Amino acid sequence: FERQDGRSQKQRLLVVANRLPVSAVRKGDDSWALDVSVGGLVSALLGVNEFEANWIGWAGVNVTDEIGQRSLTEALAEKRCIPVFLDQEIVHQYYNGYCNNILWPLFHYLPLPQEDRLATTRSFQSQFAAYKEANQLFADVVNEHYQEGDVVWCHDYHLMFLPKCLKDYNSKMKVGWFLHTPFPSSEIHRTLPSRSELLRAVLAADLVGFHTYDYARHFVSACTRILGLEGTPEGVEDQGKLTRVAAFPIGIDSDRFIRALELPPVKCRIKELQDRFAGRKVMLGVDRLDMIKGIPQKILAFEKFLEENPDWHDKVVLLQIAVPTRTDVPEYQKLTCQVHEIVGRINGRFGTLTAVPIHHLDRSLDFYALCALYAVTDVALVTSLRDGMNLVSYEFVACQASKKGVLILSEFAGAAQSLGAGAILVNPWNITELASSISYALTMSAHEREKRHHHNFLHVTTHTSQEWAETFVSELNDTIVEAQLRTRQ
Ligand code: ADQ
Repeated sequence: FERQDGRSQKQRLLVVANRLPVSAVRKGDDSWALDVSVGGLVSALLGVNEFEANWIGWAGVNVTDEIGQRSLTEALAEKRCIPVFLDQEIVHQYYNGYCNNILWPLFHYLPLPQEDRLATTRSFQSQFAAYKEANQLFADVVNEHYQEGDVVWCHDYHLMFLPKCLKDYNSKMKVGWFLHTPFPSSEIHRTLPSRSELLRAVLAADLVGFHTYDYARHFVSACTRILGLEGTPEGVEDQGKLTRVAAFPIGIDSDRFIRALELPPVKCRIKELQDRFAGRKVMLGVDRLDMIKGIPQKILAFEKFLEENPDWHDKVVLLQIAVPTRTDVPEYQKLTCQVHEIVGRINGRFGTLTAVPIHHLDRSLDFYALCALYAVTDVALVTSLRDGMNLVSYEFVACQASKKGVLILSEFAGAAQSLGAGAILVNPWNITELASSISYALTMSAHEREKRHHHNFLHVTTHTSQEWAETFVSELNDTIVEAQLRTRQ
């Protein structure tokens, strides 16, 4: 992009996601403490130098007064963040309701229990209305800050209505939408009362992206079967307008993890962990405490492994780090109790006065602690029942250059398609198979571990988050150019 004075100028990227990468806590009438959270998406875009990224999203706080809104907007501007203000009722209906109670479970093939489903159906209309209203509020803010030539990149299931709202404002806006969860089989999607409206809203985008080819295929099938549109190798066509649909598998900023292992505080933690678990193999699970992550299945398989292999009782430990999420939702509270109960039972059965087989932590770890844990692990367990990609499996591989540990990976995680040749793939619903995989992983020869690790390490260090973001945005730019050429022909 050339400016009039001849100097090159970076293309502006408006990244629109439900949550900003910053959490805000109010300290006074007009003062705010901002805490930057580096999640997958933030680190993906941190390393991208080709664009000037600006964020638009909800700051996670309810601010109703004008002074507060103005001062928060100013504070966030320093971090290139623009807030969308949502009131409590909208958040309740849109975020807790439609996003987390309906779309999240459905996209992961998890039906809600029947009694909840009935209650949900009654409030479905109002939640969907709030969803559309919230998406419109996001669109208003995007429209206010949009400049000609910007690329608008919408993220995730929270904002499926956004592409339509944006195109209604300005049909020339370059709009891409990317889904971080799986897109389910069209047979699942068709159970959603608002199925057609949502598909049509997404199709307003110029480019629609998914982690895997399968999810993209499910989306195209849903459009052909539910809307009766034509699916082509490029995407979905409606009355001459093509929406490009493709797979863009996300990666991580692998260098950030590899560099961290050389830092003194991380080395120090690695040494502490090695001393603490000397003489025992370390198995690791790192998940948000969510139904989709298959945490009970993982722990039950570990119990079965201990039952069948008494020789291993004091020679292996499972460290399960589970960050609580959506703690106000009853389903998540039930899951926490269930996990605690199983862990307690197993530690009671197989623990001794000096050691327990499972260390379960209900919290998040800081980046250095996480890197150290990944580095000392012999076997990582990712047992998601469904998962868009799963970045934990990538992070583990990036930190294993010296140890060359084994990754046990659910075949239902998107990552199975990229790390499948190096990992041991499992069906997490089959506890017996999972228990034998643990046994196999713990006794695998050094040669086989090395071969498997090499395959995965190569993938993780070459398919990075930066590459993912750059590919998506350049594909979006190309899509627009091609569409312009087509209309001129
Ligand atoms: P998530 O469901 O959050 O992401 P995942 O891809 O594994 O799942 O990313 C989780 C991130 O949180 C990782 O970076 C991990 O390090 C961190 N994390 C998890 N537990 C932690 C803990 N206890 N302490 C500290 N950090 C922890 C969604 C989709 C995924 C998809 C990503 C990105 O559900 O399928 O891979 O978005 O698209």
